[in-house]
Amino acid sequence: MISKERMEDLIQGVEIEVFPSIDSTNSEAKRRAMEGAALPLLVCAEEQSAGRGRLGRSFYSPSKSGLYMSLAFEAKGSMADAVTVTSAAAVAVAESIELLCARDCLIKWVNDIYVDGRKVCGILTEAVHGERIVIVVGIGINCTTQEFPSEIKDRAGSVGEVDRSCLAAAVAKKLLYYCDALSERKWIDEYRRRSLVLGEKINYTEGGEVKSALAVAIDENGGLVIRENGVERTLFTGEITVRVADSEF
Ligand code: BTX
Repeated sequence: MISKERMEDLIQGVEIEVFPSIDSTNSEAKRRAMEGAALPLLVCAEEQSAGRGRLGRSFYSPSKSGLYMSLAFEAKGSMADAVTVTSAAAVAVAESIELLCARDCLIKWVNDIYVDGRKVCGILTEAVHGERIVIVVGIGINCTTQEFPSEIKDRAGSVGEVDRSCLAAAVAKKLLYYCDALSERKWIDEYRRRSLVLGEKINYTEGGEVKSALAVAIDENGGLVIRENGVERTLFTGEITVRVADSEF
């Protein structure tokens, strides 16, 4: 079970809510933020009935075998800094999984974590704009899930047995540490080191069109620098989906 008390022992200064079941921890964190909840706020659930991915996709969130968490905190600094939150979260998750599950983690730009060639985690960053700007980082990690829906069973994987309260606290702690000084980009070298796409030929979808390019660098803002027909440009998150060409990633 995910334990609020255990997490409170491990991480101080964060409001924590744990639900046996909820539609989406991101939706709940956003509702709380709009109601003026104290921040930072960590919302965890044993299962989600409407777990959300990017671009209207869903995130499979079965009961008690995964960690579904959302961390909400007030945005500080510039927009350029804010767009780097997802890459900071990817590093926070990869480092925490390695620490607690002893599994090597790679990052597929921009928001997927892979272990042994399988996607074990997705990250969805959203914002609430009101009297304050609140960033909500949603993280779903497959821990002991064995059976996945047929459409993802060849690509999805799990990290294995882990104390999910410890994992949630470790991820939240690292993410808050990185986001407290976003402008310093403390995680960016680690993000590059763990990249699955750097140096690879990729296919990316933009505006419904599939294009091919070489991934040549990750810039200071976490943008993916690609070379296409001899011309370099930088992709940012949002509407873009990247696949490493000729592989299952
Ligand atoms: P994404 O759009 O990059 O990934 C979603 C895609 O990943 C799906 O279309 C499907 O192909 C695949 N997928 C779905 N479920 C799983 C799974 N359990 N494991 C591996 N692959 C899967 C990624 O979006 C962002 C996901 C964030 C999920 C967290 S959970 C806590 C928080 N609350 C919430 O509603 N979303 C976030």
